[in-house]
Amino acid sequence: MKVSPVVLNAHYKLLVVGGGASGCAISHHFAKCLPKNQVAVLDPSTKHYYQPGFTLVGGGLMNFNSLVRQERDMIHPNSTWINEGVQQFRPELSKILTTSGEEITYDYLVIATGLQLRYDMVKGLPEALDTPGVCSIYHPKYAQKTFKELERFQSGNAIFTFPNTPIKCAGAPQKICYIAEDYFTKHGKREGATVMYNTTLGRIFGVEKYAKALTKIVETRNIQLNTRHNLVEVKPQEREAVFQLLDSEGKPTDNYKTYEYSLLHVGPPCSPIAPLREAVSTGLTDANGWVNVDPLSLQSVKYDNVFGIGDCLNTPNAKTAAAISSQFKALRKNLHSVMDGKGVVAQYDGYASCPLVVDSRHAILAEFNSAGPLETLPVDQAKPMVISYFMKRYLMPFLYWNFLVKGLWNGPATIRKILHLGMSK
Ligand code: UQ1
Repeated sequence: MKVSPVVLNAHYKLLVVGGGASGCAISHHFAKCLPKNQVAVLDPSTKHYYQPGFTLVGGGLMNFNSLVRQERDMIHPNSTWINEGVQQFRPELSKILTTSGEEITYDYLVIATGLQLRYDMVKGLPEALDTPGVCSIYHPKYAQKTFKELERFQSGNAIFTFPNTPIKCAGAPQKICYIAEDYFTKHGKREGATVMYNTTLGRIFGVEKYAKALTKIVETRNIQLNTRHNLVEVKPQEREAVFQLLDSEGKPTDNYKTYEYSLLHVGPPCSPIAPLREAVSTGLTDANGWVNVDPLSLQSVKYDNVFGIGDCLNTPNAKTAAAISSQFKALRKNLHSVMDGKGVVAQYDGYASCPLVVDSRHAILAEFNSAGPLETLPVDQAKPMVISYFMKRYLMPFLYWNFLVKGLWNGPATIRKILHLGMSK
């Protein structure tokens, strides 16, 4: 791999903005198909994290260091890694401006920036994260702090929040709640604990089948489910969390409720990165800054030479690594076809998956698209199972590092068809 420190007016056939799971998958694939040095990956970070493992780190079930690789080792040797961020998208000129002010032009652009954690959208939260009791598995630093807080917790309210924005892995805020509740039980701290899941949504999960199973878990384990609660302020001095109550449609009301906390785990608000939010007038992004693509082809609705993949999109699927694997399959075919001067040919099926860890040995392996469940195993995956937990803990990291980021994993659709003997959707 060529590491490019200064990129004076560089041009690439394919520019991939973002070197996370999606950016690695797509750039690896095309680095192998196109002549050397025609693919560049722009990413400001020097570290690459296996983010699906953060919840397990927060629960003391996985070692943090095992989730970290150097970004330079993640880029294919035929590609150029530009270790910078993007400052501005100029899709009408097929170019971007990097954070250091260099221009890079491209024939084809894939936007794979992921999303930005916006702790700053909750008053007092950025400072509160460094005070006792407050944590968040979404952030590498605070994921490690989360387990320390579980160990430190003695009694009182343990509050787990879900934000009022799109969020990656929407199951994670409740996974860590279940893992914590299980930890308190096993360490004799459950009696003095009030465990609450405070969500902005009207129900625990979007897909009915899994919502039912999760509601049962919440009820049997005496976890308070507080719907339509939006965390708006944290007061670390008083150890108080302030929630604005939302109406049944999710609109803000004038009512607020304040809870004292011993432990506060925050599912952060999220947004697109600033250069995407600033690109609304170009038509590259929708009104909120999410990349505006056709949800089936993943091609920009305005620019034929631009595609998007992963958490930065405005598509209606859940934002997960599993979704990326299925998006990758469609995007790769469509980009090849467009490079060949033809139109798009493949469609993303909307698949996403979320292994909902419910204790230190069991998970509900939710797999679905907007039409409902799309399960791989020929058993009822709404049931908490040991095999689902072990898939989450051992199989998924293996698939991620050896296949997904190398552009070799197309999601489980083929396995699903085989296991269901051709009878599956
Ligand atoms: C998946 O493909 C994937 O990406 C590698 C994950 O992220 C880490 C997942 O959590 C899941 C569940 C899948 C889906 C794969 C199977 C075999 C069900």
